[in-house]
Amino acid sequence: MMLVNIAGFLLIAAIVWWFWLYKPKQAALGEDALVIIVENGTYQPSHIRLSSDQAATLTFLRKDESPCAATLLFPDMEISENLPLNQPVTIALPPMPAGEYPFHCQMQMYRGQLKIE
Ligand SMILES: [Cu+2]
Repeated sequence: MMLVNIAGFLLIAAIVWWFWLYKPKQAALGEDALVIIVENGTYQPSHIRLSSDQAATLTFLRKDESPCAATLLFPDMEISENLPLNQPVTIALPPMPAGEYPFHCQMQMYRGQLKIE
């Protein structure tokens, strides 16, 4: 009986962790301006949730010296930006319909995704 209780408790703990506590490098655009750090081969955060049909601005801060990281592309929006080292760059996104839109560096080593919902 005790064992069943423990197993049940562990299961609940796992469910709570999975659904509420575990957030894989994801962020939503809140009140504060969202800053995405470009460093060590990743965008941090790399998955960004936005509301559909609402313009948004994202700020990118590149800390990676590799020249490839300097180019930021949003292929679906035909946005191509140059990110100078250690200087925040603000990107204005037009209102977009719901969907998933990738963004990446020149050679797609850095990858991220906008999730519009
Ligand atoms: Cu690259």
